[in-house]
Amino acid sequence: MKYKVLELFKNNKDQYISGEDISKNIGVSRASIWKYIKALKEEGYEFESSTKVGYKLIKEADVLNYIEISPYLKTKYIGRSYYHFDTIDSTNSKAKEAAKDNLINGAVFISEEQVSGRGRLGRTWISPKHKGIWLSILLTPDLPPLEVSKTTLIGSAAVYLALKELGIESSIKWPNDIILNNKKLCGILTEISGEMNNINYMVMGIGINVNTLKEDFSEDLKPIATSLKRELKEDFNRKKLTSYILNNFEDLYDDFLATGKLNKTLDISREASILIGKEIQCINRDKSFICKAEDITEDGELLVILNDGSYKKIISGEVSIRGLYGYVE
Ligand code: BT5
Repeated sequence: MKYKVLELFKNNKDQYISGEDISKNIGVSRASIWKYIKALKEEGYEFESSTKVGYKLIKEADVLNYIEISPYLKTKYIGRSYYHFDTIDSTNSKAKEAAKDNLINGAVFISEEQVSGRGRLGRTWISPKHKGIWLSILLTPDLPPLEVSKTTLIGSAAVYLALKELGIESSIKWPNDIILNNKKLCGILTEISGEMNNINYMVMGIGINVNTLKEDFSEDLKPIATSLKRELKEDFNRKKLTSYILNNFEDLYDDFLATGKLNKTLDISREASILIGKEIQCINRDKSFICKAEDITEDGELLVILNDGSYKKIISGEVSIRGLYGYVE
């Protein structure tokens, strides 16, 4: 209901709206209007009020609720069920929890802050309030697990394209980190629930540092992690970027489902790859080896050449990749 009130103000920019008009338009009692205004103020919206003429919205909030992102959203089903939170443990956990009761293909779970944001292998993902985009997409493809694991590249390609639409040239560190100026800007965590032959659902969690400041990162992350603001010295519109990611994701994901091939995504993964042609270190638990990244295969694996000249295909999730001299170089 509070978003109906918000919509009314957004449709009547720079105008005072009387309590009576709000009540008539939305169908709520006049007495309860202040409650919705109060809730919107808590989200960061600012209102001017006058006993005579009512309320006027004077400042928009930097929040990622559906009303804010939907003007830019072009999707058919990705993000059309949309669950926005102020603070949450992890959007991936929330999506998995929600999937138990209501499996909505394309539902998006997004939070202004995560207090237990997760990376792969139980690592922590720092997700400070209003500073980034922390979202998860719930998907129910009718595919065996092996096919599903290929979709992991779709997330990074979608983020790369969305950034490009904002004029930002990033790189993809296979399989799904986005790199800006040799530091990690975005990470993706894909989780699958299912049986040997079929999955129940998958969750693709995307975390991207947008207006995160240097001091928001811990000491060990400062040299390897970055945000758009840190690199480009300006504030970025999280609303547009959120929708652009979802738009591009749906486009690439639908293409994969329709063709059974990753071709459209692979073109992007290869073009934007920061690894191809480089000497890299592959780390698998406590073992590591040095090799040269040669290509990304049709199935989305990283093709590398070992020191003895032989080729090896690396499946995403199997190893961590590092540069020889730093995070990616
Ligand atoms: C990832 O794991 O990169 C996957 C991150 C996925 C985060 C999203 S946010 C929405 C959704 N809900 C969740 O709970 N998770 C997903 P991995 O490759 O394992 O990288 C984790 C490592 O990245 C950590 O061990 C840190 O070194 C580093 N790191 C932590 N927070 C970071 C941040 N905000 N930016 C860049 N690097 C970070």
